Amino acid sequence: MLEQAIESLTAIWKNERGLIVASTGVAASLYFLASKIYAVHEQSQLRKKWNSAPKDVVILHQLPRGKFTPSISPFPLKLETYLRMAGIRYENDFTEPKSLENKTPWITLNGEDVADSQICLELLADKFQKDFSCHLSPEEKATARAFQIMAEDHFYWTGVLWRWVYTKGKTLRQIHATFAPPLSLKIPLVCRRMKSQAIGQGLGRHAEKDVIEMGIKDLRAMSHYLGNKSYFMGEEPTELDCAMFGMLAQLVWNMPGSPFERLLNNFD
Ligand SMILES: N[C@@H](CCC(=O)N[C@@H](CS)C(=O)NCC(=O)O)C(=O)O
Repeated sequence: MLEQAIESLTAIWKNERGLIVASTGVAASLYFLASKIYAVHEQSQLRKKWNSAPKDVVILHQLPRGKFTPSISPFPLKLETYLRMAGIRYENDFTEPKSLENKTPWITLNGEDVADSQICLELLADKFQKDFSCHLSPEEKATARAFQIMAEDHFYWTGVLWRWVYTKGKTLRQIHATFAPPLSLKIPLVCRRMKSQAIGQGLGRHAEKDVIEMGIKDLRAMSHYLGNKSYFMGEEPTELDCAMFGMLAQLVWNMPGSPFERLLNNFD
């Protein structure tokens, strides 16, 4: 008798639990579906807005503003500097900072999307006839390219490692204009992603002191080449200065307490 009662009670309990699990599952699926539909709707509204921008007005998609610089990332700052230098009309979009390639910045121009600061810059220079390097000799252009690559594809990673790996994103609180959730909650995730990218790139495999030393050597090379000139390639600014400004602004304003910042005050 007792056994039977326990069995039927267990069955009821099992059913109830099954019901609870099933209804929670349905609710979660509905929530997921609704948020997907909302995201698709939002996306299509944004797309309409970008596509209806006036002709030849660039939509610059980038991260929200920094506290001390317009961007805490060198690449959007480079591109925005170029747009201003060239006097090209543009509007910022801070809602969708990342391109399909999952990197910032990217642009929309007359309904076309283009990613990568350098590809955007070269396209704009061509379209709007704003090539600030056209007076350079082929040898000077080669030098400018070498410095750009050193800054963006070598020095940049030493900064990434310092900001995201050695100091675990702690400086974000100081340099971001609006540091709050969900951004603040994502920091550990970004740290992991940046670490794995730096390992893939190669610099992330070295000891911290060697990486810092490599970064310092890059900075010394930049400093010696700049010398007493007003700009990297002479007395007139070129596209290289946009890239260098984007990068060097990070260590002047956005890397408080870094060995690179310290070096700025003690350059030989
Ligand atoms: N070569 C690209 C580099 C862009 C890039 O690395 N952007 C970084 C910003 S610091 C980014 O979006 N990182 C986020 C990530 O990789 O998740 C360009 O010039 O635009």
